[in-house]
Amino acid sequence: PADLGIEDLRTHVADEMQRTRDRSIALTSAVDDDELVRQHSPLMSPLVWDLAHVGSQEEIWLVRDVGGRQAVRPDIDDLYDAFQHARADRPALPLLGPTEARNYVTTVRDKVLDLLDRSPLEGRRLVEQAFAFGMIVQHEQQHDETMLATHQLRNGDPVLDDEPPPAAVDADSLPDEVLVPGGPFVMGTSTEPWALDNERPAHEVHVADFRIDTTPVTNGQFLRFLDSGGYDQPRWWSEQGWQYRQRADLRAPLFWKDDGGTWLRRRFGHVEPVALDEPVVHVCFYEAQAYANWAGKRLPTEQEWEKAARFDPRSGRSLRYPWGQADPQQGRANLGQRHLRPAPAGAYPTGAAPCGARQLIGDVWEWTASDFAPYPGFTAFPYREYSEVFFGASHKVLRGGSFGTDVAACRGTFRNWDYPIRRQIFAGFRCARTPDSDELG
Ligand code: AVJ
Ligand code: FE
Repeated sequence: PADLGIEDLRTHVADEMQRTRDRSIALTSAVDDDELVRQHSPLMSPLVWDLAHVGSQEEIWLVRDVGGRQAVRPDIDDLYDAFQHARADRPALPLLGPTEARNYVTTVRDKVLDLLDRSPLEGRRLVEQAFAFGMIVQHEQQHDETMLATHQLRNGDPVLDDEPPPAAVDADSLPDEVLVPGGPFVMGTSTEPWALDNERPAHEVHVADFRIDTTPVTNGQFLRFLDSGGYDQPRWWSEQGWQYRQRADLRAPLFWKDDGGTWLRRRFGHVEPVALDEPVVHVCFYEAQAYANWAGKRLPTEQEWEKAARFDPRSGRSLRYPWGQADPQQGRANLGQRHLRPAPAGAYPTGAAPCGARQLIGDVWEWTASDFAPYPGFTAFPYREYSEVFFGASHKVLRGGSFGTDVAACRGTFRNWDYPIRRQIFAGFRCARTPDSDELG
């Protein structure tokens, strides 16, 4: 969007808002009103909360802040402030009902479209204003992914449609790992128009030689860890990880079920065998870390992950995406809920990074070894609560997006974060290691 003229920018923003709203409406119309207001897991809000919350944020940032217009529902700000009420407590609040919530988000959206038409969107504030619209689109898409995770937690018959992901045609000929030679690269961005505060600014980082898995770790690989007793051997786990493994009685990825010797999984209302060639998903950071230790590897740092995903040794520059500068198109990455599962490991050859690694964007979020921390020169924008209050050792960074992440909320620089115990998100991982000195020529 950086190089669009004003009219094209308006159209682009309006289209993205509409496309995003279609997704929110589809996710909240797929179940009946009773299921909309119900809590499917204490980890999640009722779907009707997410719906009104995206409207509330849109009202606060666009109607009031950018537009300077009168508040629509100032009385409900507190109900939909994520910092006021924990997810587990949200069903007990006097929330807008399904019809009220739908009417509310429509009223807000009409005002925003009117604003977009009339707003001068020019001069010094153009970039800032365009960012505010982009931030709201991404915010809604992030909640759409959260609602998709709620759908996965819900019990009941399937209600969402999808199509099968592409096969991994040349998977057998891929190396297990690729080498990323040491040296500096530019991490983060100062130019990506919709990049959030935590992705900024661009800065040079030195990364030593490392090897990284060509694809995310598969169910088949993870099963070898599991079958070798990995869940019962504290030596593979960090101290905190083992404590959590004991407390939560972890034995397999979330949604797996041992059916007398074969593993089945529950997926959006279907029950199916665990596919060995598919990236493992619904593991927490501690499970990823234990697997990596068992495999004689480690998780990549966030710096390593981003260098593998973006660094182009031919130009010495960092790309927007592994495949280059173009926005994700179908065929390059599994994004946007087109498929309700990751594609088999090795799929999307045209989405490969210069180093040869595949599926860095899409399929599964990838746990990294890194705590969520500000880049040098970070400035909170537009509010401290977006990222800054989450910096510190309690959140781990995840990279790359999942099959449930929309294109608008996914870039080579995009940073997600969560508690290391979380398993309901669409998270898997890949491993890295520091090469032995005799491996390097
Ligand atoms: C970036 C996915 C961790 O869902 O908590 C949504 C995004 N921020 N509303 C989250 C977000 C405010 C955030 N994550
Ligand atoms: Fe939110």
